[in-house]
Amino acid sequence: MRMIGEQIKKNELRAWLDGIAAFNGTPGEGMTREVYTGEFQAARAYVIGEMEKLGLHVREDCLGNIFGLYPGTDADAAPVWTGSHIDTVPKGGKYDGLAGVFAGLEAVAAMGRAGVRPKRSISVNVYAGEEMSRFGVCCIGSRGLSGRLSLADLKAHTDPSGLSLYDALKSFGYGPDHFDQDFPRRAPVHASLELHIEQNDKLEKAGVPVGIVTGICAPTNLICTVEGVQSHAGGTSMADRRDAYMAAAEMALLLEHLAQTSTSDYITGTVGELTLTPGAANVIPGKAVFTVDIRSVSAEDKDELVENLRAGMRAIAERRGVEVTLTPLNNDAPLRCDEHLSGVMRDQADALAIPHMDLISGPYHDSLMLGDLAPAAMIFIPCEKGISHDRAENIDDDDLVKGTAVLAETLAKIADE
Ligand code: HGY
Ligand code: MN
Ligand code: MN
Ligand code: MN
Repeated sequence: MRMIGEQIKKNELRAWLDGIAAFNGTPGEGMTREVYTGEFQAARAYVIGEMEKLGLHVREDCLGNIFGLYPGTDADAAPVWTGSHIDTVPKGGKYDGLAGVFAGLEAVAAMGRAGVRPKRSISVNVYAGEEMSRFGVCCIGSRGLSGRLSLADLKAHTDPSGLSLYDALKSFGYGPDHFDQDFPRRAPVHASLELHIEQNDKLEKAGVPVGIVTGICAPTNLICTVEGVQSHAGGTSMADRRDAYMAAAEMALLLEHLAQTSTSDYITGTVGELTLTPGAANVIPGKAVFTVDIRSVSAEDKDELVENLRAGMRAIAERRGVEVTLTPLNNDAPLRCDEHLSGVMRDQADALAIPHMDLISGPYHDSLMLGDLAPAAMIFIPCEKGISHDRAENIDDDDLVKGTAVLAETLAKIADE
């Protein structure tokens, strides 16, 4: 009898990926589908329609998470979860998150076609708001499911227009007032598996179609505010300046130096946003505000870097006669993926004669939160030149078929445990 993994339909996967791409706020300029926007809602309706065509039992919760259930033979057994996200960064790509949603759908569709009905139900999920770009907090849906989000958080996080997460939910008819009752907080889940594009080029460089993720880095995000003295660009001598931007620039270079010289297996430091006040060519900035994004698979290494950064920033501020404050926004714990699940994935890849390699995920994923609920593991597929969060994001459909095959076989095995 052919394995389920040998019955994955490439054209189905491609049709879904192209179908959902129609729901885009910036056609022709990359994919923009930020959480709780009109295009996000239209894309959710599309996915729900496709789930219903497959005969899945569809449920939603008050954060906009979608659960497409492929029933098992034992309705009382804790289900196995798979899926990912459909929201994007502004002007991003077509595959970040989406590959995992449709791989999950095709995995259960292949089981249905083969008449395979495991003991445990399999839920193909769409987690709302994985990207932090709109509300400054990542993994809204999966964070809620893992119990790490409160009603107060919904009211505290706002988008650039000042709209709170809470009001955005209400504007789309969700019921944040039922937040505490509505959705299966810490619902019983047997295991969580997510397929995702690598968003780096290690698999492509190695010529390997499937990655088994051993650890997921988590973000530590802070806001750094530097206050100096605003003054005339021509009238103020170099010796008399208390230039907020130059101090900020030195602090940013310190962040880069600390990340480059760290002994961590994997750590990054990024300044992604910078605002200068007043922001005029002939005025020395009196204020500079910039974001700090630190990722590592080790919480200790992240904490050590933040400590050294704080001390270094204080020394720079003292020497330059400016004030500095470093305000923490979030500090998520990294996740070591479950070794049993990863072992089953490696065995299924071998049984399918699909080459695979282990690697760490620099980007965070919904699985980072789902690891609170159940043992969690991830499968990566290559993306062209490692490009992601950009319109050039691209995959080879044959790699997606291979990754989906490993996912399908692993889901079937784990759901029969
Ligand atoms: O890690 C990231 O920023 C990604 O978008 N999940
Ligand atoms: Mn992303
Ligand atoms: Mn993603
Ligand atoms: Mn993700």
